Amino acid sequence: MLSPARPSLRPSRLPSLAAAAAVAGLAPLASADLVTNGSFQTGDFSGWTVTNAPVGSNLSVAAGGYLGPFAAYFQGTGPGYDGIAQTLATSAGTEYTVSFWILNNGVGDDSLLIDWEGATVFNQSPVEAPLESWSFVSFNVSAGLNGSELRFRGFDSISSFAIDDISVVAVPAPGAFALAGALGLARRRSRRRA
Ligand SMILES: [Ca+2]
Repeated sequence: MLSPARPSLRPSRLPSLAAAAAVAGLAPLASADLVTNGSFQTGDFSGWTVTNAPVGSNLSVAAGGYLGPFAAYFQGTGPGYDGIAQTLATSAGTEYTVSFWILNNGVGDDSLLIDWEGATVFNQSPVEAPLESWSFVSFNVSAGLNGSELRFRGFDSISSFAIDDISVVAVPAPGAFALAGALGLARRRSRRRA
């Protein structure tokens, strides 16, 4: 015997929940990206502070991006690192998701480090991303400061790796989920009574 079809979640609920959260004075459910020029759409390192390796530096914004026409290409000889950094408008005590896309060309003798507030929080030496295809990386960090510095450092003496679409967004506060859940429950109850 066939069971009755379960009612599906209606997409129209989502905007109303976001509106309710906004009315309640909570952060919007979709947080803003804090990174300036994270996809290098300007064709250069506008918004970033560049630090070149003292020897063997080779860092550029070049054609061949994941998002848009450009990406940042690390291809210095090492062992010194080229770096790009910017200070983000973070709030101390808030958790953030750092994400980016990486294209790895050539095997070995390369390294990618990511520093958050001066501490290395991501270390791939060698770079582990699959070869010749863009892959997505994300991880969470906590801000200890109002204004956290995010820095990507790298070299690749065999070939190159490219970084694109760097994004940092606040992880939604648990309260936002709790409110959304409570509103959903209230709506379900009101439907049941109707
Ligand atoms: Ca891009």
